[in-house]
Amino acid sequence: MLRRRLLLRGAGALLACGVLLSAGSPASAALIGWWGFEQNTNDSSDGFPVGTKHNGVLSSGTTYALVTDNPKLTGYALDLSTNTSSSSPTSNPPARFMQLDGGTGGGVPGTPYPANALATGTDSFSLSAWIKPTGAGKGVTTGSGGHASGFYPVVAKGCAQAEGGTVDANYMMGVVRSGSTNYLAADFEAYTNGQNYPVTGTVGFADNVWTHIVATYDGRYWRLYVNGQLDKVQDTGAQRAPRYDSTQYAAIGTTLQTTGWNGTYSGLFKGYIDEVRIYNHALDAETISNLYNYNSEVYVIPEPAAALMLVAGLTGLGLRRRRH
Ligand SMILES: [Ca+2]
Ligand SMILES: [Ca+2]
Repeated sequence: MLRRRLLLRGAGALLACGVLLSAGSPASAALIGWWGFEQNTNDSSDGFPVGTKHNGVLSSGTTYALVTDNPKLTGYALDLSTNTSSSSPTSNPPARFMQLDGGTGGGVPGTPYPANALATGTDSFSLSAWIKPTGAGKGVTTGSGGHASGFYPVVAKGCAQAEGGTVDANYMMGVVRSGSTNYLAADFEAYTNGQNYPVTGTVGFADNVWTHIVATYDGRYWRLYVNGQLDKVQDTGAQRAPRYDSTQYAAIGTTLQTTGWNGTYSGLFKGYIDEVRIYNHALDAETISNLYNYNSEVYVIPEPAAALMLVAGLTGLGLRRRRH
């Protein structure tokens, strides 16, 4: 397969220029995780920091499914279609999800990466995925003041656990449902006090259809996109950071605590998930349109990073093609 990738070289110079990111930030604005589920758990991003991969670990019984009903996807997707409201790592059918960092919680073997490996380290982030819901999974609340019990997680770093400190959530994106209609939903918990700032979209999308979803947070405003189109803008009222150093485990298809699976606070998505991307900055509308419109064979550069680099007078942008 051919993926086209525009590389940012010398991005570390951004910090020296004081151009872009807050204290505690990584070396550059980056795609920090990207999972295509091509019958493996591989992270295809440049990593966080650059060069580090965050390959996931599957919970027991989790498999992949060939995608035949979306011309913008090729290959396989994560198959979470057997999840139910009563699934857990020890029940039958078992809870299906992919753990991305943290310890041996939730019946997931091994220790993929330290529990803060996929924390954004920044005040802003973007979450992107293709999803095909096939019904209600295991609904969960995202915390006090957050989404109520009907949140079904697609990609998240954290869940309701406690308030204050690194046990608060960095980011959560999923769906809420009205009957069999889905709405994009997201949340985070604030760095200062663990307060939740949930947002819910207005564009409904059906079960059994592939839909592209993106949630961005720029340090104050949420923006939700469905199939490349802006759905919702929501002001959180002031500049505020999410818990960007959360040590709650990151996962796809569920929400995990610092100790992994929790019977009360671990929700489950039911259906199929593909092309999950986590960025440590807010993507702009053009980039999100590209993420939706391009076939998944093509990887689109996060445009704001390139623009800022050009403004800063940095050079060294290069275009490279990579075969997988
Ligand atoms: Ca795929
Ligand atoms: Ca909390």
